[in-house]
Amino acid sequence: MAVFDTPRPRVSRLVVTGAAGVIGTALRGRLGHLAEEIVLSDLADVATEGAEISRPCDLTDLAALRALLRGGGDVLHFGGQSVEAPFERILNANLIGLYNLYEAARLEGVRRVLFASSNHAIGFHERETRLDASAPTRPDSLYGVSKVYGEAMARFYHDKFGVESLILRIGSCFPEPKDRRMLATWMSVEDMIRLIERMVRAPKLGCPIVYGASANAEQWWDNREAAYLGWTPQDSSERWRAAREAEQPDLDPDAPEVRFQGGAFCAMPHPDDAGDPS
Ligand code: NAI
Ligand code: 15L
Repeated sequence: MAVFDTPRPRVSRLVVTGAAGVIGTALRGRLGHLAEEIVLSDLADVATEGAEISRPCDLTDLAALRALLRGGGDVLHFGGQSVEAPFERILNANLIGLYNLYEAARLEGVRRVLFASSNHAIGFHERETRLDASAPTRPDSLYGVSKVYGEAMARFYHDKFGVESLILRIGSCFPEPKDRRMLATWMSVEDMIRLIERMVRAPKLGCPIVYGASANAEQWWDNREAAYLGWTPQDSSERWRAAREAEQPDLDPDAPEVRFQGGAFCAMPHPDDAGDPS
């Protein structure tokens, strides 16, 4: 029987963390068909649309996260430190915060989590290497290391406690690709929503790793191991190719930011040396 022969009914609750961020903002008002109640959460109150409600919560506060997740349902976890930063910031938002998220999910009966991992968990693979879900991690930053930790946490809570997760190694989810690298890594918001729909409705999710890129002409990643989800990205970065290539005509193929999948993150200094890159 195909996995979607018996789709899951609308879930009771869908909690979105990081709701004030780039992706959370783009999802605003667009998930109402998936759940009875949409709960948007970030450090401060966020504007809501329709039946959405706002519930601020700091990821470093386990008791507050337990209160946020009380009632179960599914979680789209987009909250946290989203670029390279001094270790202290990574520690709080992405290491302690991620532990708290999964521990609250376990204790409050959450069924499914979308964990927003990143291409920076595998950023030091060369661009010519086509990666699938079995590829070894090669983080390109302390931020990327925190995503590898998050992926391990997702798998541990699945294997031992039955909390299902979609581990989404997002490429670059923005309204449009900002540079030549993003012609390969770009993921449209519409393709993100299509994937969230498959995740919420799948009768069984398990704990797949999915690379988050649209159907771009240039492809670095292979999602065949998660084909059972039936997610088929439909957008493409090609319409921006001419503009992005004109802006960056002469890239050195041996420069680390061009050679490796993680781009500029591969060439950043240690974030605890002088200065704060974020
Ligand atoms: P963003 O930085 O725009 O949003 C992150 C949100 O998390 C912010 O609104 C921030 O206030 C919130 N946050 C930070 N620390 C928090 C804490 N301690 N408690 C509660 N909330 C906290 O990031 P964006 O671009 O929306 O990305 C969302 C997620 O997806 C992040 O986890 C990021 O690492 C991941 N991702 C995003 C990509 C993209 O292209 N946008 C690519 C790869 C991964
Ligand atoms: C990420 O993980 C970041 O959250 C996002 O801001 C982009 O830098 C993206 O990766 C990317 O690699 O383009």
